[in-house]
Amino acid sequence: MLPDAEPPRKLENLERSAPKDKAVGSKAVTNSLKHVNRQAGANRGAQAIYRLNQKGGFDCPSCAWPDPDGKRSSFEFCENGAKAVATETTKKKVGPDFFAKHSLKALSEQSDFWLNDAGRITEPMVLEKGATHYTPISWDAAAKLIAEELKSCETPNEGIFYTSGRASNEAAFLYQLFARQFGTNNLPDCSNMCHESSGSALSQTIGVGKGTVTLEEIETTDCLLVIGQNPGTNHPRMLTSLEQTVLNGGKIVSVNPLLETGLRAFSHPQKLKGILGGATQLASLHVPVRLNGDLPFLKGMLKCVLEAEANAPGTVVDQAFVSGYTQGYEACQAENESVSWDDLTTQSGLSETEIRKAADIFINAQEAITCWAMGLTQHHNAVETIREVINLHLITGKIGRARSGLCPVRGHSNVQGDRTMGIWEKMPEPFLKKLDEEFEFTAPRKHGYDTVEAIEAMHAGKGRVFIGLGGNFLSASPDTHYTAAAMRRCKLTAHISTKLNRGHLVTGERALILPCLGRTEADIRKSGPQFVTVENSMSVVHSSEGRLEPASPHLLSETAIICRIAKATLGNASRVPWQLFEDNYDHIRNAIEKVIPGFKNFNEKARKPSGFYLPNAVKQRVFNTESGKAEITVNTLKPIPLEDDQLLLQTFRSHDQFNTTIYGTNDRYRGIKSERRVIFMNREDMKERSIVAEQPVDITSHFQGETRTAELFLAIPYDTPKGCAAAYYPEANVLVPIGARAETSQTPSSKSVVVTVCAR
Ligand SMILES: Nc1nc2c(c(=O)[nH]1)N[C@H]1C(S)=C(S)[C@@H](COP(=O)(O)OP(=O)(O)OC[C@H]3O[C@@H](n4cnc5c(=O)[nH]c(N)nc54)[C@H](O)[C@@H]3O)O[C@H]1N2
Ligand SMILES: Nc1nc2c(c(=O)[nH]1)N[C@H]1C(S)=C(S)[C@@H](COP(=O)(O)OP(=O)(O)OC[C@H]3O[C@@H](n4cnc5c(=O)[nH]c(N)nc54)[C@H](O)[C@@H]3O)O[C@H]1N2
Ligand SMILES: [Mo]
Repeated sequence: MLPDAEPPRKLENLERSAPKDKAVGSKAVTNSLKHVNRQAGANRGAQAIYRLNQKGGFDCPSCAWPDPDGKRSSFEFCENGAKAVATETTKKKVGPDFFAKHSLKALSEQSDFWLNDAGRITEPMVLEKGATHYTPISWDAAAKLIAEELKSCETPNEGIFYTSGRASNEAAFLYQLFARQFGTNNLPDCSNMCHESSGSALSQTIGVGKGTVTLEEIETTDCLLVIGQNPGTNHPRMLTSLEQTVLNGGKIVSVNPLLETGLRAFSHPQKLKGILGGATQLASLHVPVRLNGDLPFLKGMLKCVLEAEANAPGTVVDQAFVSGYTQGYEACQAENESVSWDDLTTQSGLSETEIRKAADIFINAQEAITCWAMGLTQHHNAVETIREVINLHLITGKIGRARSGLCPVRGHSNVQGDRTMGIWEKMPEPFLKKLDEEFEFTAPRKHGYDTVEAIEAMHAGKGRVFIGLGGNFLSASPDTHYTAAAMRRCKLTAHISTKLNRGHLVTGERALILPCLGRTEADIRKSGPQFVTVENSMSVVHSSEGRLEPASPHLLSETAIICRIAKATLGNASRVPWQLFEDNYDHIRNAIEKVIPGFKNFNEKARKPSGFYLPNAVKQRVFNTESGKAEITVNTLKPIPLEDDQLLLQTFRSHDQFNTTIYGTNDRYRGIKSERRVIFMNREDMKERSIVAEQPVDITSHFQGETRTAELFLAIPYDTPKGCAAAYYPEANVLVPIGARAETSQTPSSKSVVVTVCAR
């Protein structure tokens, strides 16, 4: 059988240096331009970069950090945005001759880096049952093949329609419409593995599953908590904002088991000071919390808030807001009083003094914003932890007013927009009802599968046809071997993709690769050049239009591909004008306007250079919860029990990757180069296990009596609290048990995997 993941190879190249003490600087600009030049050649590359994140240009395909509303610098991109563009605009091609030359087996033996580096896929390809090689197929035949397989399902619920967060609003809207007309809500997406826990916590407590602040507010607030997020690597343009926050007199508190370089200091690559090597100190306090220690930390913060209020009544708790707009305060207060500092300090790994220091900054600030990302969302109790963040803001009234509120920092550049468009296995009734009315059908009401449920269904033979709108479902999902087995049980796996990835190699009986245009490329349809729209992390919807000549004349846009599959599958049974939609995206936007609130005059507003904000009731202190009030919740401590020799392992990103796309092997800020199979460990933990620096080890995870092993990693001594370790995703995904997931949101707990580490 072919390998499910990149096979381990000899580890002999590791280069190690001290972690950096400041982020970016002129090095980042040189680095980014180097990537673009190498991949795309100066001319094509420069053309692309020039239009990156400019008004009327294309949206950066990297993260979802917003662009400034006002004047933009001519370099509104970052090192990692440039890498994302470089990887898309590469001149290398993966065409029929490539697939004729490389068998599936030969491809499987290559690294993930090699697969992505091979180039852009240029033509639709099919892997027939039992075949050793992919061969070309026409677009019509590909659409027909999908239609046949879908129609041969026993029930529509055997179809699984995955979305990765790069899909445009227009593509996402059509994709969910197609799935629902086919008869299923099986619309798992990358968000299930990402900010689902944030969405669950936010919608339940404040009535909207999104953040409540603007970019300008981040830059002018008094206090910014950054919890479980590594902006230097994953949202580098956020560093510019963090610098502004500090220059405007705000204080940043970083809560993270690692002292991430991007939270220490920033040297602005486009300012004289930065070019000369000067840097702005960012976090004024670093809180080295244990993995999964945030709930006890936040409870400690709340203890300090309640204590300060008791000492000076009416000064810390916003009594008017609490009584007018919220419910549940008393129960939360009582629970908080019942927990001891002893429990909080043991479980968070922090001293009472450390927690009090953070609380002082929060309490003394007039305004405060909390930003968070995967360090909070990927734990068994992620929803409760995020609800505790919300408690802090509700109790102090630091929400729904200027410069105060909540900011789940999104990952993929349009993951938030995809959800707005209906990519969700459990869209609420008002949305489905509107869809029914607009398109004269009855959308299914039974909830569909989310990501882990989809994997389980495929594993059990209940999911038979998998379609991926972007992404790399196999390698991004937990429990790689289990997921691979699930994919292999499908009759058909089809991926709409730009670049080759391992998901194309671990397939169902038959497989399709459907190559699409990237963000940077011109999309010319029957009615002329088209643009699409996206929504960033702060609910701004704006256009994105590529201009580069497509990597191949055979490519279709995601939108066109979906329309063709839908037409072939649904035929005359569908009243949706698929052809019209394919020919002119204005028609899609008109339909979106009719179905989704907040999109009035969509076509007109989408053409405004800065786009437009979607309404957010919380800003006006309107909470659309069941009770009509914001819910202050009780979140009980549930520490993960560990045996003596066990550690908690987080699986995170290096500086040189975008999720499963590996750009290179230089985790520059952490000082790790030329090797990704590494495990960062606390020095004492290493000593206790007689493991020395760079020693090869095996990692075993433990979950409900099951074990999973990842072999051959090099141990790296690193500053992280005792009992905590870290390894890169996706190499470590074999260790994440399919059953280990957050309550309510079902997000895999990939930031707190119970492991033992043994020297080889
Ligand atoms: N260049 C680049 N940009 C990206 C991505 C990429 O892969 N590459 N991915 C995109 C996507 S989809 C997403 S979702 C985001 C991800 O952005 P991040 O959430 O920043 O991504 P991770 O690398 O998973 O880092 C998690 C951070 O949380 C910390 N952490 C881990 N566990 C805990 C914990 O228990 N408590 C606390 N307080 N901290 C913890 C880690 O030390 C690390 O600093 O980035 C997006 N942007
Ligand atoms: N262990 C562990 N697992 C994790 C995480 C973690 O922190 N730890 N993070 C999770 C998170 S936050 C996320 S969001 C998921 C990410 O999961 P996914 O979104 O599924 O994965 P990506 O690696 O972003 O997908 C990369 C592929 O997308 C395709 N692609 C790139 N650009 C385009 C485009 O414009 N259009 C189309 N159609 N395809 C394109 C390319 O073929 C590329 O190979 O992974 C999750 N998995
Ligand atoms: Mo994500």
